Amino acid sequence: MQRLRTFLDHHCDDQALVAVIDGLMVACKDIAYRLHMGSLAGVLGSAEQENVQGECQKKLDVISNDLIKFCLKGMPEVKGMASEEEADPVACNPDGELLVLFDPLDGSSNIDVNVTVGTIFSILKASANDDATHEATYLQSGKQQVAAGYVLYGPSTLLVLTTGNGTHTFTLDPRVGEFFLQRENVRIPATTKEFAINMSNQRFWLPQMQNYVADLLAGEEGPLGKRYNMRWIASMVAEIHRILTRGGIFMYPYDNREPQKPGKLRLMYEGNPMSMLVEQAGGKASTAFEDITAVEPTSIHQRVSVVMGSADEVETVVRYHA
Ligand code: P6P
Repeated sequence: MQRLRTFLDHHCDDQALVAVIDGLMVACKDIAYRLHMGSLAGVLGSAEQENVQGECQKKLDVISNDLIKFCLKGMPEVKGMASEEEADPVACNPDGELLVLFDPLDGSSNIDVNVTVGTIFSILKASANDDATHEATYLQSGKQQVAAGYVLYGPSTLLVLTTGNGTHTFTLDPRVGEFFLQRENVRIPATTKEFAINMSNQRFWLPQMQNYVADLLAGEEGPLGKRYNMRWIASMVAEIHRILTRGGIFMYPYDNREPQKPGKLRLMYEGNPMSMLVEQAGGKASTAFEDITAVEPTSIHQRVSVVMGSADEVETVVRYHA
C-alpha cells in the first residue's frame, strides 16, 4: 500500500505543494481523533458564539479552525490562509508561495447527532509581492487552484485529493497515523438516478429549478423517463463523496430567501475545491448558468449556487436554465 507522501512525491513536482498537503494532514488527523472520541473528548455541543457567517459555531468548529491555523502557520511554504470561521485572511510566512483556503469542519450541525462531517481545502498560488492580509490576494477563480481536497470523518477517515492530475482517495490507518492510497483516478459515471437537494426550499427556487426537480419526481412517466432516488445528508462532503463513489447530482441552488446571496454554499472554500475534485473525476460543476470555476470572485465569503456531479445530469440542469 502506497503512503500519501510517496504518492505525492511521484505525482506532484511542486515540493512546496507536497509539503503543505502532507503537513495539513497532521491537523486533520488530530480533528479525526477528537471527532471519533465524541463526548469523551468533551468537545461536542455549541461554542455559544457566532462566526462571520452569522452561524452558531460548534466547539469543534473553533477547535478544528485553531488546529488548522496552527498547523499552516508552522509551514514556511504557506504565505497566507482564509477560513470560513475567520472574518479576514491571516498572513502566515512572508516567503511562502501558497495560499490555503478552508472550511475547517463542513456539516458541523451533524456532529452532535454523530453524522459524517469533513474538512474542505483549496490551494492557490501567491506572488512574492502579494499582501497575505489583503482579501484581493485570494480572489482567484477556481480555475487557478493548484490543489483541492477534503478529509471525510466518517466510519473511516478518508482524504480525497487532486493536484490537477486526477482525483484520488486515501484511507487513514489510525494505528500508524498514515493515509494509504485507496483509489487512483476516481471516475464519476456520466449518468445517474440519484439526486441530492434540500426539498424544503422548493418554494424559494427559480422556476427553472422547480421545473427540473418536478420532472425528476415524475419518474418514468415524466420527460426524464427514469425513476430517481433522493438523498440529503446535510453534509456536502458526504454528498460529494457518495457522488465520487457511485455518481449522482448534488444541488444547493439559488433561492430567493436572501436575493443578495446566490446560494448558501461558499465559493472559495466549498464550491471551488469541490468543483475541481468533481471535474478531475470526469463530472461537471455549474451554478446552473456557468461553470463554478469560471466565477470571478469578489469577496472571500461570497456564496454560490451549486449543481455538481454526473456530467450528463448537470448538463440537463443547465439546459433547463438556458
Ligand atoms: P441545509 C452544512 O452546513 C452545509 O454548508 C453543507 O455541508 C450542506 O450540504 C448544507 O449546508 C446543508 O444545508 O439547509 O440542508 O441545512
